[in-house]
Amino acid sequence: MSEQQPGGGRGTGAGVSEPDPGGEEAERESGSAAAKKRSGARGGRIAWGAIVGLVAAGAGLGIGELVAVATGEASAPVTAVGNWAISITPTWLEQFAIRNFGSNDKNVLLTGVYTTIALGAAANGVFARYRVNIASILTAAFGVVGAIAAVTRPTSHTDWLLPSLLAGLAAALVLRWLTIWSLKEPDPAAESGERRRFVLGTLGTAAGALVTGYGGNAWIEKRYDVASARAKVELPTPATVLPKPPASVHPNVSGLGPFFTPTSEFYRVDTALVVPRVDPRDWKLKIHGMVDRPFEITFDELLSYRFEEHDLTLTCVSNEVGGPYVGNARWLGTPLAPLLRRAGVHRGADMLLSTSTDGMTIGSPVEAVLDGRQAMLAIAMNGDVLPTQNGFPCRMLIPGLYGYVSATKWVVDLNVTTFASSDAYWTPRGYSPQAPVKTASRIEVPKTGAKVPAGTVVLAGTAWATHRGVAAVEVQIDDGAWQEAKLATADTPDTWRQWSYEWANASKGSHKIKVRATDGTGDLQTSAVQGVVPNGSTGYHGITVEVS
Ligand SMILES: Nc1nc2c(c(=O)[nH]1)N[C@H]1C(S)=C(S)[C@@H](COP(=O)(O)O)O[C@H]1N2
Ligand SMILES: [Mo]
Repeated sequence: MSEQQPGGGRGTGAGVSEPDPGGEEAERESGSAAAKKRSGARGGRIAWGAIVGLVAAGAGLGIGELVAVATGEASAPVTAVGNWAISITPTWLEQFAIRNFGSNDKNVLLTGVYTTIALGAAANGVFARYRVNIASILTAAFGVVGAIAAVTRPTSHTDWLLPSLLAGLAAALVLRWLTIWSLKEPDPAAESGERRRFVLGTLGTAAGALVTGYGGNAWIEKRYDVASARAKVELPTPATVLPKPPASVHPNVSGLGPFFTPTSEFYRVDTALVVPRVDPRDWKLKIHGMVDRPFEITFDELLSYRFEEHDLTLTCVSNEVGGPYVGNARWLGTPLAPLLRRAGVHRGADMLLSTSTDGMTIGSPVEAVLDGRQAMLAIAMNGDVLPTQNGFPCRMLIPGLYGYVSATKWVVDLNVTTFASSDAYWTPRGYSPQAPVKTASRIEVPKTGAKVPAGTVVLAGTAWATHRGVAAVEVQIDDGAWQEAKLATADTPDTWRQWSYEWANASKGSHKIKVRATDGTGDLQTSAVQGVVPNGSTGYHGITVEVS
């Protein structure tokens, strides 16, 4: 209080003219208290600036989410920016993410986007205390960046601009309003009515941001949900019902994965930050391009076609030697060849460019569709309607080709064209336009580094050379001769083949074990070590075991 009295505090005539040690002491003390108070005030300003920045960003994102209820899930600011980031991710970084985060890569990306927004918003909130107009304009500019990210997505509409633009605008207004309000009270530590109202206003805005954000998100979940539509799909009866493969397709070795990969454990690889949700009632497939009779079919029309079951192992080009991005399932689909024949493919057309609802483009050889293999439009796997993340309501599959050149999920467009004139998504990113699955094999039992008792050790694993089939698997212990493994019964050339090997007289110590396969054409798997880019890894899978 004394400081606020006119003339109070320092340098009154009396204090200066009459030396008074006690007085001086008191004065120094009050001076340092004031400094402390000033630095406390600075800390408070920074903290409040950061809080105001965060609340403003939260309010913006909340509004963005709410607007996206109308314009669509993928147009929401964070989703749009995340999808844009995925599209410009260089191949080495994509490889790094797939290797290190696996199917968690999307959460890592989202965390990154949120963290970046939070740090930027907090810094901008502090900056706003000094330059409120510039800070507000910056905030709105971030909205513009989000809007550009959204509207440049391949399947965007003009209204995808709205969520981010309005988010930026809302955030800018909130930032400006809260900053000006907080600056009205010069001393943040003082307990005044104005300060209390400001704190309540900030809390209220934060609560509003949470409600709009979570509410908007819940509303989106509800509005675009396809779970009930998925539950209503009645699978057609296959024209020929495939008998169950014999039990002997699976060597009974504990720790070896099953012959059919359970759907819930099937790997997932795609560029979609949020899984596209396609209502079958809205689904249409367009077949066009270099054809005589372009046409379109609805999901009901599709269901009226001839359906077949087919066992097929699907592999990702990003699967490293011994890696997990491979799965085997019984698929239900309608053959693709009759559809192309009905359209009438022009001479010279060698590429089928398929596009998904989220704009993924995949180029497959027309030849591979028409040469008699079971290329199909699949609607079910392992007896159930496709899960949304595996392409519900319809995906493409072509035996013998990696997923990125054959297995379009959420497919809606088939364009008959040429490799010379069209690039699919992964081609400019360094992957080969055409990519047959390479012969691969892996050891699943024991796990590398495992300790096993001396004596007979059972090894087991899986090998695949999709569409060519697996004719032999061999294992090598240390630097010994290659030994023929016992092959389980083959299901079809399009499925993987499991194997086992009884390693007799395993002696104590550390041993290296390798595996290799020979495909159905008699070609031995190559030992040359190659990475995933541009068309799939090669080299032999090896493990180390400790025999004790
Ligand atoms: N729409 C779409 N389809 C896609 C992809 C994608 O990113 N988007 N990825 C492809 C790749 S690289 C693979 S390996 C398979 C994986 O299919 P799954 O996720 O069902 O295992 O889907 C293919 N189809
Ligand atoms: Mo893939």
